[in-house]
Amino acid sequence: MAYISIRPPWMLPDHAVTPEHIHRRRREFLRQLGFLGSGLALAPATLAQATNRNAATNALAASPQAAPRNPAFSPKLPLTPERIVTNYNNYYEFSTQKDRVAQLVGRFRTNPWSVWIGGLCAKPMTLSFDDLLQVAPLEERVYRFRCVEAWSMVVPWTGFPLSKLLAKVEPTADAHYVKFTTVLRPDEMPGVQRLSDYPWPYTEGLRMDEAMHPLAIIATGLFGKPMPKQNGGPVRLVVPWKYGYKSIKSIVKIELVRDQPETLWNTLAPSEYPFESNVEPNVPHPRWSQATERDLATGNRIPTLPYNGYADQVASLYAPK
Ligand SMILES: Nc1nc2c(c(=O)[nH]1)N[C@H]1C(S)=C(S)[C@@H](COP(=O)(O)O)O[C@H]1N2
Ligand SMILES: [Mo]
Repeated sequence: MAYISIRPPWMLPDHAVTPEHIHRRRREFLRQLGFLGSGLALAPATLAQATNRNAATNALAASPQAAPRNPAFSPKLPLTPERIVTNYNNYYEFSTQKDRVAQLVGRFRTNPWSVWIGGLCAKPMTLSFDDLLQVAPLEERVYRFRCVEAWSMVVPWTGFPLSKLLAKVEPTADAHYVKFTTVLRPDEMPGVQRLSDYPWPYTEGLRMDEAMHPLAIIATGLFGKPMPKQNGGPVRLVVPWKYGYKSIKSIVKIELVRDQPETLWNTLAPSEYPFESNVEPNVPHPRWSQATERDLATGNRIPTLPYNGYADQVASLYAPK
């Protein structure tokens, strides 16, 4: 007989916590309206993807990114094993199952790549991936990373401050927010087709002062190598004091805007995924506590820190004026 583990109440089924239930709710709604068929038609395509494993974890064929570690931004914490970081992923364009994402990225092309940066600025530009690597010296930073689903890890990213990139385009005085957009290629992203009622492409945003904070980075590498596709290769955002969904993957567009931009998660469920999304242990998610988190390296439950441990650096951004 199969062993059935009874999970303690704090142990959330990570993959189901968030969007599954929203997805289900939306599907039920659409089905009632007669918009959805049986859903069985999706199965063959999904199986075909599953066999496409060889190329799956291939990273971008670019120069290795072994950059010097910046100790000022790298607390001395044990790293989460690379095997876990690269095989336990939230990337809904591919799958809602964390352990499936790395197996489904094989068809996703990340070379060539370019990023458009424009909107309210004096010098809009399109940068190739190689141009991006020249924006500022690459450095390694060891950051805590905390998902809204209450799990966390410690990760060595390679990248450079987002502020350096924004400075290049010379934002105008009315640029109050930055909007980020992920590439949308349904043919290469099986999850997009499955979640066809989501407001794709994936979008996120920051206030201008948050975007200019030195902790916010554009990341092009992980564990000294090019960013794996499942982790958001070739280029993603990392904002370590906010919940993980703010750290948008595979960016193709960065737009300076006047008003707070719409984002995918905030559009789907505003009460569960506020725009600001700072890590705040005292503010529970509507469906679970945020006081503790499951450390992916050990499986242990550990306390969640205000601003994910970065309060000294970022709390002033949120002080009453
Ligand atoms: N485009 C895109 N970016 C995304 C996501 C996604 O589904 N699509 N998931 C977010 C969430 S919820 C988390 S926790 C992190 C996960 O990053 P990782 O897989 O590198 O750990 O990516 C974020 N960025
Ligand atoms: Mo997340």
